[in-house]
Amino acid sequence: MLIKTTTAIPSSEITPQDTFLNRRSFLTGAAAVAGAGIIAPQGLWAATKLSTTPGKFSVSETPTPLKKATSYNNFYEFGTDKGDPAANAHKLKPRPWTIAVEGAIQKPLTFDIDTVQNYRPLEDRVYRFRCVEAWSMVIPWVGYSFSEFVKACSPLPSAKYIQFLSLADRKQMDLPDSSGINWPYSEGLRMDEAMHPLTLLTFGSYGQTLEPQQGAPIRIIVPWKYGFKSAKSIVKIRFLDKMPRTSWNDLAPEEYGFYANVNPKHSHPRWSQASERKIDASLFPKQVATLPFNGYANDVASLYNGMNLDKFY
Ligand SMILES: Nc1nc2c(c(=O)[nH]1)N[C@H]1C(S)=C(S)[C@@H](COP(=O)(O)O)O[C@H]1N2
Ligand SMILES: [Mo]
Repeated sequence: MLIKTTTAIPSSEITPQDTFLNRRSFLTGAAAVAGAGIIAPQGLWAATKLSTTPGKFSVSETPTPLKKATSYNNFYEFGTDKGDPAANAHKLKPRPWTIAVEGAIQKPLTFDIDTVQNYRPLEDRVYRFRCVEAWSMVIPWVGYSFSEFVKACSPLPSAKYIQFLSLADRKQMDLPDSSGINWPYSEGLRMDEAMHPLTLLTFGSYGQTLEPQQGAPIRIIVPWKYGFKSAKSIVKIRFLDKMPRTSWNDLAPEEYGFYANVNPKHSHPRWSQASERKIDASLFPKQVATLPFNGYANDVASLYNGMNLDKFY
């Protein structure tokens, strides 16, 4: 099914998903895509190829087609329906972009996105991705361990938590009040969760830069937690001594906890978390059992030793 090369076809005639499916290298074990070139214009932002190496944390499942991963999204800044981000996020401008770092560090820092993106070799990592709404995908993300970035910021010992804040700019986003979210979108991790090698500072997927609706140009991915922990289009990172406020917990604390570890045994008050609708290439998605910590229990369960995960959901 995977054809090795499409170089005979002009890039203007192929979509990013075609490019990925036809030329994708890490699935076939071929050499990583070299250099960066424009793949296809999409509104103001054109996805570019990323030079990557195969990451060591990938699952062997077949990725969800890019087309589905970029047309069924949660990004409430652009509307609350699953199709809204794909329809509206072209207004987002991923360059120029800066990331401010503040709080418990020696002095506040501001990084240009390209400095952050080029700081470490970019890895392909195929991760399971589980939304709290009981659907899931398998996504080949591109990034490097967030811990590398944290170390570069030299946080003070008092830093126990990290907060991620997304862009909230009415010139580029709708920011609907109807969503109930108090902008900017805020998420957070405990420091040991943030430092875990699975936590990915993410710049791309499917071998190319993130599409705007996926949270371009930079997001966080925490594969053992529900998708809402993975803040998109991050502009600020704060090191804190206390647990930060987080958007979904603000909105409905009984439904969405700070930890949000994927837990088939802890039901959402309005639906079960025991199974998930796996969005893959098939027309009729399968219902599959949800795994504790989304299948990453061997890697991360020890972070929560002694904690009652029914209480700290
Ligand atoms: N800034 C921001 N980040 C966000 C969201 C959002 O609405 N705004 N939604 C979250 C939720 S609920 C999920 S499931 C994932 C969806 O990521 P995807 O659209 O790439 O699948 O993004 C998360 N990050
Ligand atoms: Mo979600």
